[in-house]
Amino acid sequence: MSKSHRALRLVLGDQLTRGLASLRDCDRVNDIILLCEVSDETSYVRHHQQKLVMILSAMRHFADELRAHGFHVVYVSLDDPDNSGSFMGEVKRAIDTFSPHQIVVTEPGEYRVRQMMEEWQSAFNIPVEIRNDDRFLSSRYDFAAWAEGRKELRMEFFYREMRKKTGLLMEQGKPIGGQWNFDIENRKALPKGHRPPGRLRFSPDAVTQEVVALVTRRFSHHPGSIESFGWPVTRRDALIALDHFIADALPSFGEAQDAMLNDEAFLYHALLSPALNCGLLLPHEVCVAAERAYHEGHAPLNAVEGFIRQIIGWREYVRGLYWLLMPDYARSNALDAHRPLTEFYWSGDTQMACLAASVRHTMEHAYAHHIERLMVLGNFALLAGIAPEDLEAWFLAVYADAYEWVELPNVHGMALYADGGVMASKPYAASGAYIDRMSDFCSSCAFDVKLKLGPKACPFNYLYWDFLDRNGPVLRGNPRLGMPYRTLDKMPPERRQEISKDAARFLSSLADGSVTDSPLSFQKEMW
Ligand code: FAD
Ligand code: DLZ
Repeated sequence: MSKSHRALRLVLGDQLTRGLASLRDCDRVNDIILLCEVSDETSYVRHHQQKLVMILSAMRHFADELRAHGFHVVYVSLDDPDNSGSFMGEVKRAIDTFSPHQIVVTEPGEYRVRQMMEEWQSAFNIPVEIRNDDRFLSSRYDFAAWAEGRKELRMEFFYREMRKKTGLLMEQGKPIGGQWNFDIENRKALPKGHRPPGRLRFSPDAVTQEVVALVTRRFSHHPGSIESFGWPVTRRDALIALDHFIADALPSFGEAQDAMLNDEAFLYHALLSPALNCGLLLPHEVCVAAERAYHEGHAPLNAVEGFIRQIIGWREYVRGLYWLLMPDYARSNALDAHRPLTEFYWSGDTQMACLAASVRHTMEHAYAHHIERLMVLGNFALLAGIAPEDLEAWFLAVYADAYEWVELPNVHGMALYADGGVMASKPYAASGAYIDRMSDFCSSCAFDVKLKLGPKACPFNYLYWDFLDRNGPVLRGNPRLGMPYRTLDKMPPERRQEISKDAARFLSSLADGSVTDSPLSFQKEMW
């Protein structure tokens, strides 16, 4: 075989899909498929230990599966003494060994990796073909065409186009049920004492156990516990996880979507994002499975529509936005927020029960569901004025599903409003009353959610008004914030001063690094 007919096909850790664009025409005899574990990727943020286990184990399983199907796979493990530590270095080593005539890749999920790949053709002096990642239902170019000329890029309108394009939950060109969106039915708290069903977790097999040992040896300084690892790491297990979600959780997914419980991290959520984002599941097949459950009478329309909207709406939309607006997107800071990330995001050591529980769920499982991410962890950072880059690095590190294309718009745009409203029509800011309504956190909290001011008051309460007051110059003109600003304006000046004083005291106690956010220590400082 002449060397000039051999392609080198690099597959990244979030491209573990048999039908990947860059593998579709792979020649089993001649081509080389390269997968490499590299320290650049394992260490560019302090990834949660379970995230590392999930990705590395899924990569190893995927390589085995390809080999079993007769492909020529070169797998470089992290412990390989010749491992160069970077994609660039490993591609170079493979070129030196196999002299391919061409490199074929599927476009990467992250901007920084794309920049790197675009240099390879001149750096290695061989053609590099970067293929569209058609696992997504809307390409970057489709999204750019949709966005062209629009004053506002609202997800809801993008989603309607995606419903028409995919035909999901459509009937003669119209949405089934006569409405595009049933979210109004999806904002319920869970009744007191409600216990959701147990969720399927997967015991580590021999390959995963080996990776657990590797991660324990090399990354024990990274956050998170490894003991409760239960994520699917093979296509087979990911399909089982999908079946389980459809059978046991989807019927209540809608109603319980915004609810939070101290002792239950998962509730009725899909738990599918880690498998979807690394390629073990495909967005379309997941939606088809949910749609089937509706047609078979197994799950109600509000649940199925809500779930499909998350996938063909939000998931595709955030990716489109990311590629449309990078790299400038990451640099905006509309609310001029610069406070360093509070230490308790890592330790969970805070007297605020909602934050303590959300961090605990995160560290135990490399997972917290959407409302904990948005309305507890994101909301607190928004109100406290945490620097976007600090919070983004945290979110990118701690979740098993986190890659920059999906993490960044969600944190920067949705949670922090740092993009000035490109993504959200108003900031997702809320006081303690919202958290109390949607969860059981407040009943075990050291602070009192009913109190608005003073050392025992829930900090979300005065931080909320202080946030609006402080950011008046940017936010006051937003018509969706008319009501809270009218309420703020009716407050006597002394009350506004007290709010600002309580907020300043509370925030400075965090800034000390003394983590003195308990009602008692706050009290000592105050009096
Ligand atoms: P479910 O709640 O059951 O939803 C079903 C699926 O819909 C998810 O698996 C996911 O693929 C998709 N989805 C839902 N909401 C979104 C969304 N806003 N953006 C993209 N996809 C969505 N999701 C990630 O995949 N990676 C991240 O790094 C990430 N970071 C986030 C950070 C913040 C601040 C917020 C508010 C949200 C973030 N999300 C992220 C979105 C969402 O929280 C997760 O997708 C979801 O919690 C994953 O759990 P699940 O599979 O149980 O999802
Ligand atoms: C997240 C991650 C980690 C932790 N490790 C690897 C790795 O060792 N090798 C690899 O190919 N991919 C890894 N990934 C996923 C990459 O970071 C991801 O493919 C890029 O960010 C592009 O989206």
